[in-house]
This record gives sequence, structure tokens and C-alpha cells, in this order.
Amino acid sequence: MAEGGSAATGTPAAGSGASTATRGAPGHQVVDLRSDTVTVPTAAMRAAMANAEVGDDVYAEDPTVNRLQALVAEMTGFEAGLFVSSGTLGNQIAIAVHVRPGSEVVCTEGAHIYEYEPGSMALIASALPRLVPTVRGVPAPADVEAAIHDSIHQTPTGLVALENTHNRAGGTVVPLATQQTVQEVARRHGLPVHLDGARAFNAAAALGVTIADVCRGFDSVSVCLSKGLGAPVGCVLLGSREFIGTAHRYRKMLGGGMRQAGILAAAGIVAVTDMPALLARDHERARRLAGALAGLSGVTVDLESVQTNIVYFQVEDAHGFVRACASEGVRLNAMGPSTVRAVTHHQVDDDGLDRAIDALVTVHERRSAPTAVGAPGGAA
Ligand code: TLP
Repeated sequence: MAEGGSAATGTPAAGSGASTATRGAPGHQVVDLRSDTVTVPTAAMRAAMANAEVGDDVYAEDPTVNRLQALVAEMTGFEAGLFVSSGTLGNQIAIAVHVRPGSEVVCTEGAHIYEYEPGSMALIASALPRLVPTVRGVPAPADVEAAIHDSIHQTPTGLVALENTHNRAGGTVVPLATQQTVQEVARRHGLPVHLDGARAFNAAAALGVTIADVCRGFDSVSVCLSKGLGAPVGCVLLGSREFIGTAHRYRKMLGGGMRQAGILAAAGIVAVTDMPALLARDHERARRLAGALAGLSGVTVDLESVQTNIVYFQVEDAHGFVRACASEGVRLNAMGPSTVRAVTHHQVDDDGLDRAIDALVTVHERRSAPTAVGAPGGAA
């Protein structure tokens, strides 16, 4: 794993203080493609934060938080929203509100709620995951149905959860028709359905539909503000008024009441208003990056999975490759022994992407040359 993450789990590295604004080689900014979470607030966000009207949000009295919650609820077609500090907290509150202890959450293989929210569903909701296979993040509704149990001999199912876009599958988009069929399956079994919509705006941009279209039919959705939309912090959990009332209580229980959180919500309002229009460009850049990598012998990219802003590719030694790219001023994440992830975002423009592509090609060529320093097995 690169820079502080774990090779065993393929967890992305934690930020080490460097950002898109950090200087690498003289005259060049570091191009940080580890995640879209590395984006720093825009000037408009900082201005909104500085001027935010605030109050105590645990009393539901922060006018800016209330405005953000109402705005996102309206955009997504839900009755109510709850501002929470992270996507993880939004997902885990949803699971805890939906399921009884000792139940299963049916989710897709690689789902963030299981893979990257370490043990949270077990710890907080006393729930167990049941994983369903996918093709590029898209489950077959029949497999979802087969994973649902209600016999006395088995662990009962309490929730069905989808993820759109699907991070671990490559930022892939789950078609709206699949979402709807899975919702129908769940409904037939009397089960609620949650969407981890950390990148639901990316799904909407890729499909050319509204965010309300992506969120339709779910009992709850968590939408992140701090991924491609670029806000510094936060997620809005959406649901019925009753669901959000209970979620508010869980947020407090888990220490997530943030008091004068309007300072953060103000950036979130800018994020959902101004930033979705930029996502299509991030997607184009991801395709350009993937196309350049696909042309290199010894690099494998599944171009069909490059549907939004995430590019996974395989090289012989992911950790060595990531280290070598970092020394050329391009930060990536090693997600396993041979898997690397690059994520485009609005703070990497066309010039930044060109620099990244040049650096990746140079590093790859240097490492593939059999006798060169830095070749696999040779000196670093
Ligand atoms: N994803 C992060 C890492 O945790 C893997 C990233 O860099 O992509 N759902 C999905 C689909 C996510 O990708 C993430 C973050 C979350 C939830 C959690 O969001 P935060 O980090 O705000 O808790």
C-alpha cells in the first residue's frame, strides 16, 4: 500500500498533508490522483464559509445546515436530510436505523459499507454483511433475491444496500433499471433499500439524468459533499421525515452532533449548486488517462469499467510503481499488489492530467526496460 495505506486490504492511503496545492519537482505542482477526497475548498466555498450564519445544530438551529439539508432533500426528492460529518457516518447511521441487531445487510462485493467502513456495521448496528457478486459493480437482481433470508434457520435479512457509483468496481454506474428491479425485489420481501450515493452526482452526470432520478425509490441515500463536489467535509443522509428524525438521534448518540456546523454546510451548499456541472469533465479526463495507460504494454486497464472519474489499472508491482510516480510528482493509490487507482477531480485540469500521463508513461518505460535502474527486481 502506498504511503500509509495497507497492502493487505488495498485501502487507499491516508493523506499525508500533501494536496493538489503541494509543490513537487521545482516549478511543478504535485498532481494528486489518490482520491477526489483530496480536493480543497474553492474560493467560493471559503467565502461562503467565512460568511455563514450559524447556530447550534444539535438543537436543529443552525440556519445554514437547515438550508443545506432542505436544499439537498429537494434536489433528491426526499422529505428530509441530515448533515453528517462523513459518508461513513451517513451509511452507518442508515444501517443502524434500518436493521435490528443480528440481521444481515445484503450488499454488493467490494461495497464501501463493508470493505472500507471497517467493522462499523457489526460494531454499531450488530449487523452482518452478505455479499452479492457483481459485474462491474452491477448485481443481478436474482442474486440479490437469492441472498435474502427469512427462514428461522438463517440470519434474517434487514436491509438491501446498493452503491452508485461503485467505487471498488471502478467508479462504475449502476443502471437505473437495475436499481428499480432491486428495489422491487426488496419490497416484495418487506425490506428497506439504502443507496451509498457517495458519488451519486457522478452517476447522474454519467447517465445524463438528474440526481433525483438516481435517488428515486430508495428508503435512504447518503450523498457525499466532499468527494467530486469538492466540499471540505460532509455528507447528507436522506430519507422520510420519520427516518431522519431517528437518524438525528443516532447522530447524537455516535458523537456526530457538530454544533455550529453551518461553517461546513455553507461549503456544502456551494458544492451541490456549482460543482455537479464540472463532473463530466472529470469523467472525460479519466477516460483520457485510461486510454493512455491502455496503450502501454504490461499495463492492463478495463476500459469498460472507466465510466466516471475512477481508473483502476494493473501493473507488475503496484507499490513500487506508485512510489516511483510519487517521486515524479504524481500521487496514486496502490489498492493491492498489482492494482493502482487514479481518481480525477476538478483540481486536476488538462495540464495537470498531461503532466500525470507523461510521468506515468516515463515511470512505466523506465521500470519495464529490462536492464534499466528501476526495472522490476532492479534498483528502485
Ligand atoms: N471512499 C474513499 C476511501 O474510503 C476508499 C475514497 O478515497 O474513495 N462510500 C463510498 C462509495 C466511498 O467511496 C467513500 C469514501 C465513502 C462512502 C465514505 O466517505 P467518507 O470518507 O466521507 O467517510
